[in-house]
Amino acid sequence: PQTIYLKDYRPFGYYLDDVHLTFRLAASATRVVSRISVRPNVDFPGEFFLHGQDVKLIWAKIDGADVTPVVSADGLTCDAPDGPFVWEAEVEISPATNTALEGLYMSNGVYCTQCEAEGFRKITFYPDRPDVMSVFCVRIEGELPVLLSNGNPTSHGDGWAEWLDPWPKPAYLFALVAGDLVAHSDGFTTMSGKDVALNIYVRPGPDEAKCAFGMGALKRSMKWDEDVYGREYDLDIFNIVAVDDFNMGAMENKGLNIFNSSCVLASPETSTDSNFERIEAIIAHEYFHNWTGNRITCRDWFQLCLKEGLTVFRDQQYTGDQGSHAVKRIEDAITLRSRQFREDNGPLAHPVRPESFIEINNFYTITVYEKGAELIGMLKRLVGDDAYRKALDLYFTRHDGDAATIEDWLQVFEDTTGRDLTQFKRWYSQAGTPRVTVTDDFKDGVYALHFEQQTPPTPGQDSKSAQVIPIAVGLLSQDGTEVQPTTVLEMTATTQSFAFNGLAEKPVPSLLRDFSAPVILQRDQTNVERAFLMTHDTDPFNKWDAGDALAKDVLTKSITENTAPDAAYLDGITAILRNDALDPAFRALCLSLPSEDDMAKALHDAGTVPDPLAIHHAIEALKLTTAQHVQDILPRIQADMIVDGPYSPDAKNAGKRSLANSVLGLLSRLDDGAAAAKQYADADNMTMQLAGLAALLRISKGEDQSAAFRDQWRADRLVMDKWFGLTVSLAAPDLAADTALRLTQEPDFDMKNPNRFRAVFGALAGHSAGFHAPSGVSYRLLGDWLAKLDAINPQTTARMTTAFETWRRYDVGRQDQMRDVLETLAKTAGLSRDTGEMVGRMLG
Ligand code: HT7
Ligand code: ZN
Repeated sequence: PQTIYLKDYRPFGYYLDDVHLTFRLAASATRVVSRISVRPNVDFPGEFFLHGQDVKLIWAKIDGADVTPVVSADGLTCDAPDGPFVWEAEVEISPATNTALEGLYMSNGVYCTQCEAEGFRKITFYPDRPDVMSVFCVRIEGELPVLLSNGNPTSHGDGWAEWLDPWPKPAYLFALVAGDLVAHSDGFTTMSGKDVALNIYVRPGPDEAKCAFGMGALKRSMKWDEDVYGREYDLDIFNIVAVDDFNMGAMENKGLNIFNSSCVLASPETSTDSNFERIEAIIAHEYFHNWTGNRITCRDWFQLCLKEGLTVFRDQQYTGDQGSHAVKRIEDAITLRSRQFREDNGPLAHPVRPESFIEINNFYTITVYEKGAELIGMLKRLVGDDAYRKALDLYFTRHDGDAATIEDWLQVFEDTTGRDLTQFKRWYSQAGTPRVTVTDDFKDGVYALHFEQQTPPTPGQDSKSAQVIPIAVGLLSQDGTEVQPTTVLEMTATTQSFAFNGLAEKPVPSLLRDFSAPVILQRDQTNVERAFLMTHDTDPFNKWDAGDALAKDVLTKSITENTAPDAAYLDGITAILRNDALDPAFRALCLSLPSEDDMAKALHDAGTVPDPLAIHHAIEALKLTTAQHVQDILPRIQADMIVDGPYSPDAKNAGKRSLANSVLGLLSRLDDGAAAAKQYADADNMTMQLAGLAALLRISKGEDQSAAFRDQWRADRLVMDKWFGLTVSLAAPDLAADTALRLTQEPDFDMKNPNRFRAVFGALAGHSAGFHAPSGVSYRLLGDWLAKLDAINPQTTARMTTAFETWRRYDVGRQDQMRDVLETLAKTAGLSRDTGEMVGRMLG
């Protein structure tokens, strides 16, 4: 397979002035007729090459005369006139047999599309690259009640509809949906007084009752983007469609977002608080793409972080504004540190703006998205809020309608602030997580902090240069009062010191407040200091982080030295739990322990080969000890966290339920599951029902409740995904593989549905102690199923191979077994380019 390089970028040799598409829908033989006005790009002449994959060319014409292009496996070339001309073609495609869920496919009888990143080439021959933008006029013919495409509807009749999208767009934002659907409708008046019709389309039936929350989230997002970024919506209509079969979460097609049904449909009975929070964030994210992604798109796929990093940052800001900034920041940092740091420190490490790829779908990663968002956050912190807003205003005016680059993005910051961002740009090109080592000293009232940064080698990048690291710092006196409020130190050199004058005593530093940079801080810190920060730090992130570091230390010592938990941890947790002035959601986060995978990483980083089963037992033991230590206060907290009145997913009520359920997890270890069984039986919403069931399964009880749950929810596929996932995640480690295998034999298991496949096998991969069973049974089971899935759906398969990305962390026996599975996969006949690239990089 061919590797594509950023350095090889060249503009396309033609402009497309308008694109007319006619779809004659038929499940196994859809005809697509295209008529495109083409103009040579005199500055960059090139051959007339159109991408095309799995499309059958019926005929082609230039200026009305038949032509015979040269067709290959990835497209066609054709001799073209020197001046403007009209290209026309008819092709045939088969949506019904398209199981890759890319291009035009069918989900439960509904025609739908997924074109990002390179799916449009499976619909017709076209220059399928983001820098080729055009106005699209689409006619859909099919005997179906709902026929949708991008932009505004222009006319419709019996069995046909026409749509015009006036905003030039790249093909990856094209969408078509056709089927028996019903709309949940509403409206929004924009800041300039324009009325926009809003619809969420679902299949007729129970899903209709699950649209109200998503509609509210959409309206809140539209208002927020006006208020915070001054961005107004630009069409007469905004449609969302929920589909059951989807490779990712959702897609921001212009005016016609398509969502994985799990990311838009919600009801109190069937969705947890976390589901509601995620749905709100994804709806906001896709909506925000209208400006950061659609109006300003990417020049090429190497610039993916331009739209994704910025849009994630915007959705994070939005979620913080809806509830608690502190809780959101901690949640985001947990995700980044566990998943992005793992990627950054393994064989799949790549820069936020990669410089080469084989299959672009493999670069929709946590690095591009979440680390990409961290870079925006650092920029904002460095330039300040007002300058950030000015830079964004300039970005929107200067680049509206453009296919832009990271250089364009940084230039607006340089132009508005006068800063030189040459060094900052390294964050986009250097992979790996910087380690920042800190020491300090105190003399004559001067407190000095000494930092040293170093980024380990990553694939293809042996040595790294110093990066700009904003380190937010506060200082506390020995009695816990803040003597230096948060200030941002700008580290630019490999080693650098900063001094604070006029201090009466040596302070206690609170470093990297608010997780001000995506780095690993390395310092000698005692548990007494950690407990001190846990109690006194005014920065919520560092308050939580001190507890997390303490828990990691306790667990590490219990695993490596068999030591009992430090009283500092138990007392610290008790104080947090008791402190009613603290937000319940924050207290719940403090109560949660590092994940088993986080502990494996921590041990590996400390030079110990992790034993997943020992980690599992250590975490379970610490939960039991904690439960015993705080048992006196649990009933009071439970009582305080009861939420009266009808269910509402707002942050305040969700926070209370979160703490109540953390407490339930502890209680169930003491009362043999009595409280959990009662909660399960009494629950009137999914958050409480599922937490009751989970607490029981975690202590190897709840068989009856699990069966009852399955019977109750058999008809609801989204709830059944939870049941499949929970059943595997909470199986005893030695039963995880058997459980997953057994679930594949359930009548409701459908490997063609990515949500169901991920529910079972994503849960197996996430069950650290079960996945790493010493026999290797889980590795082989997952490997076998990935090989089967690859023939059906390469994208989802390739993403799920990341289960093996940490293989070098483990003992030789486990390494051999995982390597065997990867090698077997690599040798699979007909393996997709997607999976081949991932496996190759992991073995590399
Ligand atoms: N921009 C969207 C990415 C996406 C996607 C990428 C590859 C294959 C399938 C896909 N579905 C959606 C979603 C987003 O980030 O908003
Ligand atoms: Zn996105």
